[in-house]
Amino acid sequence: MVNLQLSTYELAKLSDVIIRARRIVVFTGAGVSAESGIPTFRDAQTGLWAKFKAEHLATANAFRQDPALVWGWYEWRRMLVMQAQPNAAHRSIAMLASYVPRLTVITQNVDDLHERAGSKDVIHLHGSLFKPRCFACARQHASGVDIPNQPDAGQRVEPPRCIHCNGRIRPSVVWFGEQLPAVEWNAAMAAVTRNACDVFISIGTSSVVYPAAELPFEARSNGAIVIQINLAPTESDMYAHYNLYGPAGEILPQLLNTAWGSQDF
Ligand code: BJW
Ligand code: ZN
Repeated sequence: MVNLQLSTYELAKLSDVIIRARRIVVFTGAGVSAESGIPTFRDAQTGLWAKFKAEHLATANAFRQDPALVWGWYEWRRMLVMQAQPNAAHRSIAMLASYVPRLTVITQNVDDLHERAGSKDVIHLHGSLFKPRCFACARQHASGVDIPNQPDAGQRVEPPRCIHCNGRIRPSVVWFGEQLPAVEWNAAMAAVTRNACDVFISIGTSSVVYPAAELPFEARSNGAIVIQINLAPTESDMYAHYNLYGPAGEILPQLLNTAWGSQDF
């Protein structure tokens, strides 16, 4: 069933654009994991920032002031991710790699659901829940593979200590006010600039957090056709050639099956 809110003419044009593309970039945000049961940040009622204050949990200063609160919150989130499964959108993205000469997956998500669906070399712009490191000396800490001991969302958990300098271990995510990891950011920019990308598909992001939100704009400025899939309009609608509204786990498989005339996605 095709319900992409496009006219037959637009759908035919979009299908043509997709199957002709040689280099596709898929750019994802929290919405791509929502159907796996992972909360987004900014959705009213269900988003994390509707219940928790970002400045108390997602800044270096918050960690300095109350490391156990911050560590406990991230352990709770790590537990949610470890108990979740990739959904149809993650699986379609992984499958797409077999259909185009070059697919680059760039995510703002700190979960590992793209990898568990089979995507390779995913560029994580905002880090990962699974590579904790020392807050003081930045060395990686060997943990994060066990399912945490069922903490509640607001439960304080003392972070472990670094075996090298006794500093506190922090989650290796990018907090507000911190630079994005240079290697990942440069790889993301390289994938969208200098005509490196024919089609850029943005999925499930509100496009309000910078510099990640620059990517659809950069892609379009560099010649890409920009497609956005989201439940609702976002700050990036104006940069997208096609805005498809609905759940990513339904819209993306429909779109790709329509483009290739298949049932593979
Ligand atoms: C579905 C769906 C379904 C739901 N299907 N769709 C003023 C102007 C411009 C910039 C700034 C400013 N003031 C401060 C800044 C900078 C700041 C920033 O951008 N702030 C804005 C919020 C204003 N940025 C930074 O600080 C960044 N660093 C930086 O700029 O460094 C340079 C610098 C450093 C020092 C000094 C000076 C300069 C770092 C940003 C780090 C963001 N970190 C977080 C937390 C990561 C760790 C963690 O997970 O806890 O990253 S914040 C949070 O937002 C997380 C996400 O990756 C990020 C983006 O969110 P996302 O993915 O878009 O989620 P939502 O919830 O916003 O949207 C979900 C969407 O999905 C919605 O649209 C739904 O409709 C949709 N949806 N279900 C399809 N089933
Ligand atoms: Zn250390």
